[in-house]
Amino acid sequence: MNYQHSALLLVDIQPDFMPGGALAVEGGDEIVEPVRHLMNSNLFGLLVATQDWHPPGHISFASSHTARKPFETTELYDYPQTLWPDHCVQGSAGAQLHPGLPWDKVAAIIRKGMDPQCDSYSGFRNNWNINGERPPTGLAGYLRERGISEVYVCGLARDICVRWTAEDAVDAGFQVHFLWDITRSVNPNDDQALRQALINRGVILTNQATVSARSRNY
Ligand code: VGL
Ligand code: ZN
Repeated sequence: MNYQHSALLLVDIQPDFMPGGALAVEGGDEIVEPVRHLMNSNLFGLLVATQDWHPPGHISFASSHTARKPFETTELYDYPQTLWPDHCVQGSAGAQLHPGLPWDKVAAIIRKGMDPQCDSYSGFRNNWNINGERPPTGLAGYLRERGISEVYVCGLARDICVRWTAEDAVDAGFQVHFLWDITRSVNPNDDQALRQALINRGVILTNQATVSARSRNY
């Protein structure tokens, strides 16, 4: 691990993904304390956050489709699309970055999911749009320009936005470490398959304590 060349990516740590939130992830609140510990460490050259930030009536909301319920699957531009409860609506309390974390330390906040007609799970690229393209957010270039070659991902949800961010980071050429214990899944039943899928993609699974135990080498 080269600290200067490592970035910590904090994915969608927002009240709507916490217990009691609009798209609650079980145990989502349990990551806050260990994430704070990492944010306050000197282990990373750069911290970057993503923030799910949908306009009202977003196409990923079940409420935007006739006679569809949250967590059903539909097809959108030839790809499967899960229909979600309304969540992370721009400007709402549930869409804020979690108030218990030191966001003043992040160099950039990537807002995503702003295209009303297309979802965006990854911090690097939108999901497929009507033209069958996945437009980049600019995050890969932003990190490269700052000398980042390794990324450490954490946040919510493990099986959705953290996963897509990790896989796109691999495709963008970064060495990717997945901080498994500071993520939580929407569908924890699929966690074993997810671990294997990530390994197969070249993602390195690790955890917060392992990373924190490394002393910074100047
Ligand atoms: C997410 C579903 C919809 C996530 C965001 O942050 O994992 N999941 N929007
Ligand atoms: Zn969303």
